[in-house]
Amino acid sequence: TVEYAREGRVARIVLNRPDQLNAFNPQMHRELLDALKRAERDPEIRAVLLGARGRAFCAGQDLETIRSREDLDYGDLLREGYNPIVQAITGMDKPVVAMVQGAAAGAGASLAFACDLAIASEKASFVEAFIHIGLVPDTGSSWFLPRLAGLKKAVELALLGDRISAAEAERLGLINRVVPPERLEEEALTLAERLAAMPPLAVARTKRALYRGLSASLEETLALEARLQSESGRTEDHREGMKAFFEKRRPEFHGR
Ligand code: LHQ
Repeated sequence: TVEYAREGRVARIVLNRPDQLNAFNPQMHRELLDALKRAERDPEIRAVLLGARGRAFCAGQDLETIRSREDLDYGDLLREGYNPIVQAITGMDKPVVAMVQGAAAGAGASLAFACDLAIASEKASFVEAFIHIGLVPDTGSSWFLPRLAGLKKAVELALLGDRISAAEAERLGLINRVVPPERLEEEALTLAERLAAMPPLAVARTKRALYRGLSASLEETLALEARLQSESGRTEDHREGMKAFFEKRRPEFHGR
């Protein structure tokens, strides 16, 4: 249901339930979380690419599996299935790049938004589908949407549930870039490899500072920056970066 492969310093995680538009069932929750943890643990891995097979990226919750489950508490489903995935992505020291080739709906859209960067095919689309079935945005959408697109657009997308194109998603700041379908793989891998060549400790600290900053005051953020910079200034990667700068060559970072 979820594939995992190593390509040099990049881990490629692929949702593989194409006939169900990669909709989430318990197995997919489990396997996606396992794959993310595996990438996190592997010291050779420095960036993660999250993609999907078939014509959709992810249709969110598989509605077929919850159709006749009156006993099911959706809060439990989120706490056990979805929230750990969002936390694994945002809490990971390594950057995660979403590679969105098709429709991303409901929690599937949230999943793309939770990744650190997102690159999409011109064929991709995004929809906050929750409202159409009487539910609320979940899997981080209500946190990410207003922060990415601003409150007005977030309210519009969440309350009207309109499906938007990749180009519109890029315009709104929901994703980083859009490319023709045949270029998606190559562009996404190039992006992930560029990230993988960056100094890993600085990447981790940068990611931490940015997420923390979103829910901290300026004062707290300045203090955090000072702490993280103090640590960064003592790294071998910083010395290598300085040396390479003055020697006018490309630096070679080792995460020390
Ligand atoms: C589906 C699904 C699907 C089952 C298409 N499940 N079959 C958290 C906690 C607790 C509870 C619930 O949820 C959550 C989080 C959530 O994610 S809630 C939101 C769940 N997702 C949706 O509501 C998305 C519904 N789907 C769509 O909006 C569209 O199908 C998308 C945009 C994904 C794709 O559109 P199209 O490319 O036009 O395909 P289609 O609509 O024709 O769908 C193809 C088939 O897939 C169709 O079945 P059929 O038998 O007619 O071929 C759909 O019923 C089925 N399908 N999504 N999530």
